[in-house]
Amino acid sequence: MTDSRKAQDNLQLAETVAREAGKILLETRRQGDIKVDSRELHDVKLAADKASEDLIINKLREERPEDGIISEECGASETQKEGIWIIDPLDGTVNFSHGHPHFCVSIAWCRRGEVQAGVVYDPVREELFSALRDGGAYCNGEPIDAAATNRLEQAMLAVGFGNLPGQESLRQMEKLSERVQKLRISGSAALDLAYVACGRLDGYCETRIFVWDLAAGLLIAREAGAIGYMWPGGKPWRRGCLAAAPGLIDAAAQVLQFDPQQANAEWTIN
Ligand code: LIP
Repeated sequence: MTDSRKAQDNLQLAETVAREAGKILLETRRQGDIKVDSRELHDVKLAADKASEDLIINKLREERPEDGIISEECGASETQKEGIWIIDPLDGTVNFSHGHPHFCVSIAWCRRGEVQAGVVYDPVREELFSALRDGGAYCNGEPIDAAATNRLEQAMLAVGFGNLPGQESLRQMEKLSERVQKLRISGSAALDLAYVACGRLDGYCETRIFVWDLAAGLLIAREAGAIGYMWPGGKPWRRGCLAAAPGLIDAAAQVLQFDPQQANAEWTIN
């Protein structure tokens, strides 16, 4: 099987599995069955995370036993393998726990260190964002493109804060907020990147985010024509990320005092 055929097959598998996981999340939400497994400062772990992840991983292990897995809840296994799935079974967990309908399933397939296929599925809006490397980006099968916005003062950017934002993050956001039209905080990095891909947002940045939040969305944004950077986040699996419409990326990077040369992070633990 050719590499591109394998990526196409894995994209289809990711789409199927993401939809099935989305059904579980919607059913859990419909029943109001939001069981909290644990709480941390500014974060929460839900039974729904685990239920979604169990379905995804069981299906992937059944269909792709030859691949490794990196997932938010169960961690990493067999990451020395050529093909690796990078999974966030519920991105927007705190939103979900409050009944706030902005969350998604994010599944990416990576081969030899490069993400080749990515899916971000929003079960509430029934929007499936997808991309193959060098194959363009789509929402429900329709091509999508990053925004044409090329002036920061006309740009609406999403930012993310994990736990308590560091002073550095706050200083960066303060500078950004003085220059852009509006900042937004949505609580889902994967959906932020999908929205950059379809032009609903002009950019997204977050300095302490995990690889599973980014893997699928960053491919989709890049394939839609956005410019996306990822850099080491100083802790295992943590990254910094800036993605924006091509006409904005340099100005946004300058405001954030970010040097694209630093964007040398990979889909590995560090
Ligand atoms: C979330 C990210 C979001 C970040 C939150 C959280 P989760 O992922 O998508 O951008 O600001 O702190 O990390 O935990 O919902 O999968």
